[in-house]
Amino acid sequence: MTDTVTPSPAAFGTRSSKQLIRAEAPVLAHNYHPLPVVVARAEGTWVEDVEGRRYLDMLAGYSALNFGHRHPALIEAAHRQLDELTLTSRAFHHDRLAGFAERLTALTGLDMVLPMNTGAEAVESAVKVARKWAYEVKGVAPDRATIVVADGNFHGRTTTIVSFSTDGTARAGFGPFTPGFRIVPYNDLAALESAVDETTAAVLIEPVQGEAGVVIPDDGYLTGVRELTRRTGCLFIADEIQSGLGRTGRTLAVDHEGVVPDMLLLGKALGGGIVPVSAVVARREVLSVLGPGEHGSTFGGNPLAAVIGSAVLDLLATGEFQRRAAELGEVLDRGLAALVGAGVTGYRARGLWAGVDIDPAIGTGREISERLLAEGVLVKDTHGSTVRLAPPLTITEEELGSALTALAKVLA
Ligand code: IF1
Repeated sequence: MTDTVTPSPAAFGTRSSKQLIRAEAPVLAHNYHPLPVVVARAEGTWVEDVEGRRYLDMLAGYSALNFGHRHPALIEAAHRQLDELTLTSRAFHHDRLAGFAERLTALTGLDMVLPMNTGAEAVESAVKVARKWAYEVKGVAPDRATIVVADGNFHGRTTTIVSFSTDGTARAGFGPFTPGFRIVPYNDLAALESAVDETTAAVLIEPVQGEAGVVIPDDGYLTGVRELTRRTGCLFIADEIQSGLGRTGRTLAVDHEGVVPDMLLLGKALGGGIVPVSAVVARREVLSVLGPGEHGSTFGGNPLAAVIGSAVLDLLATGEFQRRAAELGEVLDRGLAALVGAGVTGYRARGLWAGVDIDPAIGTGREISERLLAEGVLVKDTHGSTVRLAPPLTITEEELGSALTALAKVLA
């Protein structure tokens, strides 16, 4: 290792946004194209850049910051646990995991929990468990299990998950791919019926497709998936990593149809925007296929994650955030409806979550995001000319109003 001279900590501490962006270029993989803003502090709905400029955060970490930046109850729970115990690995028990798992089963109406860290790990775990369930419970021939997914899906970035992605950018260059997946159009029960057969372990879908641009299925679709999977004896896996935990105005997006899946995948906001926390929550018959040593994770279910996750679930138990998302979702819906024909060609919204299609003649999603940045509002474009809006559920009506005013301004 060459003894390179590293800049003094002071040098790190005093660089401007421009200097920090420039400093990243040679040493940071370019797997993102961030907007030209360098955040240094944040609280609630607001973030502040290195120079002290403030912005409304309308992305909220892709829905990982449902409770706002540094929610006091979550930060307090984290601080307390930092002074007690942060990690044991699952080689030993610790005093915070039972409480976390009990809260998850109470919230979801399912029986058992597999605690993981990132969303992709929860999805990968669900794929493994569904396959093992297919062999041991359903009786599918070894290595013949199939899983049906939807066109336009986004479930994470691992090699197996991108194996069933329909997004060329997410797949190119990462082969060879994992077999055993069938892709059908989203929101199409007939297509789903034709793809399910005796080899099918599960149907894996997002109850609302996030990356696809907040695509909301027809009423009855989730009920249809639930009925079809029950009738054909395969598992309904709902990926609520982005749609769950209050975002759509209910605790879970499947609650809009009163549907209970066989496996529920949670992540993002479960970690309160502090640490990665994800979980697979499922019926006992399903998660019971895992025996000691058959699956695991160094950090899965660690004390700090369990305490923060528990504090998140205590926040959700009040129903306050779900109500706010539903009520302010009405304000968002009305605000966007007023922009249709004035730069917005269409939108999809449920709770405090919207995919807004911008008239390409006015600009690309990226260009609109850059104009909103100049207006002090942070959003992220998704494919083409769609901008997603997913503010913290703590946003006030005034803050939401000013974000909508800024959007109208940049579209004019
Ligand atoms: C990126 C997208 C959103 C997810 C659903 C699993 C995962 C995600 C429904 C995996 C993650 C993140 C990943 C992040 C950007 C963001 C994203 F644009 F990539 F697609 F939100 F829409 N299931 N979504 O949305 O969870 O492993 O990331 O914890 O990869 O750029 P993860």
